[in-house]
Amino acid sequence: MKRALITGVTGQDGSYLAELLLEKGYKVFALRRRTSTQNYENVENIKDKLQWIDGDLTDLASLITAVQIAQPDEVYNLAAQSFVATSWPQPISTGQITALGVTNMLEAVRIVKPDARFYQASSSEMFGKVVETPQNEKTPFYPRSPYGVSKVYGHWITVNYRESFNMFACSGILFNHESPRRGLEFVTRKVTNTVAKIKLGLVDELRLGNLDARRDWGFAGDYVKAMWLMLQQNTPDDYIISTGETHSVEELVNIAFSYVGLDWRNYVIIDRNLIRPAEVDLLLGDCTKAKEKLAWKTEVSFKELIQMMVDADLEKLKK
Ligand code: NAP
Ligand code: G4F
Repeated sequence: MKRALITGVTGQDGSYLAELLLEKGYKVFALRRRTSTQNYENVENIKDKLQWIDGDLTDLASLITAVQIAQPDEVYNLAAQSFVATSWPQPISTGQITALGVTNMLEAVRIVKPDARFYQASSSEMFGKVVETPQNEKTPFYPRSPYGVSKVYGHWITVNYRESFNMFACSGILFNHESPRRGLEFVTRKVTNTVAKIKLGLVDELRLGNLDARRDWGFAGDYVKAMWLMLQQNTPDDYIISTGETHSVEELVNIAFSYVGLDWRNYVIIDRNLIRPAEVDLLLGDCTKAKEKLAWKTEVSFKELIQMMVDADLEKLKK
């Protein structure tokens, strides 16, 4: 039985990845941090099948203990302060978790179980003010937020541990991926949840920021398969994971409202407070390498994804 340690299990990706690894017969160890109220919403169905270990990405001692307990074959480092907008008002904690937290996790692996395979959750946000389109593994980074800067650090420290200590360390540069388990603050889920509320007569407006921003949005359930595939290869490497399509926030809004038979123009209000200090205008990934080397592909289209999220939000709210 293979053993995996996942950080960030209570988040969107961690929950899908844990399900995937349990299906594959892994013993799954899940790092959780102490919070005043525990939120297991994303992992309710598998909570009792996971081996929980208390720890925090900013506390190296707890990570060393976690690796000692789990003795993992594979480590998936998904934990992060992952909301870009919060990284401006909280740049230091974002750096401590999302940047230095990666070194803490790599150090714990290097000290306790250096032969474990390591996955780092890197991000298309590293491309920021993009210098070429589409973006591939060789595109230079130009981050636009404290979060993006932190992810660039996490990416390069992962590459550095691979090159310095010969560790099997991979960095997945994932473009935006969404699902019904997405946090309510991210734009897709904010839109689908509010559309469902409007449809049910619970609220009558949706306040948004920049409708022109474009993202390459895929389904999280497809993306965690790529994480696993990266760690099954003969050599460690870095991969872009994306759909190869880009859509604007306005298109997203239009699809969600149209799906429930409403015209978005009657409900959307532009709120200047939601415009970011520096924006990432356009993301579009070229995942040719992942398609060819990992035989990975997306299975859910953008429209299907948004409709799936609206359906899930309607169902949740009706309950
Ligand atoms: P998410 O839903 O925000 O989940 C983040 C997870 O990290 C949660 O389980 C959270 O625990 C945990 N966490 C935060 N701070 C921690 C700390 N100090 N110690 C231990 N755990 C901590 O994020 P996601 O969307 O699943 O994304 C997973 C990873 O991929 C993140 O690193 C994100 O930056 C990266 N990424 C995401 C996307 C995307 O589009 N989703 C794209 C590229 C990269 P709590 O439940 O206690 O808060
Ligand atoms: O959904 P978002 O908050 O995601 P963002 O900033 O692209 O970051 C996500 O994807 C990254 C990968 O590229 C991850 F690394 C990161 O962890 C996270 O998962 O915003 C998407 C776009 C932005 O351009 C934002 O300005 O939507 C625009 N937007 C417009 N109105 C809004 C809103 N975003 C949010 N969250 N809320 C709004 O009201």
